[in-house]
Amino acid sequence: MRLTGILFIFAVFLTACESAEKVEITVYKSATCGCCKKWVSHLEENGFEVISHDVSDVNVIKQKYGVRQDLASCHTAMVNGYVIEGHVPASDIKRFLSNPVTNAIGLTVPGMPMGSPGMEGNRKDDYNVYTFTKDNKIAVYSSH
Ligand SMILES: [Cu+2]
Repeated sequence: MRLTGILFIFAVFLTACESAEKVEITVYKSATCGCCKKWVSHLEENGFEVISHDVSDVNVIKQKYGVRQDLASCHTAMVNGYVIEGHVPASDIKRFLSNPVTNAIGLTVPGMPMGSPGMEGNRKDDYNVYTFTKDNKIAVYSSH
């Protein structure tokens, strides 16, 4: 009886911690990028704690974190040591973080496809989210 009581309190405590704890993601973008701001809002709406940095040259960040030119988009983000490049949906980031791909640098949506989060408009194009790895392997992670 007493042990179940303690376990119950422990379970309640764990649940409370889990819901309060937001995943922190750091975003590097240029101050004038509107779609970057909209992507930040998309992350916040989906429970991420966003730390946003305006930088004068986003390419410096991309080079530093191993984002090749052909994989690049507007903004670059870091979460749990992984790179999130471009307009990656929050749902893909969450799925990736719960089960990261071996050797992955991170996820990318190259370019800025219309209809991706932060790029909403009057058109919605098909686009892929890719994983890219330290040994230069690029694979489709999800299609939207
Ligand atoms: Cu953009």
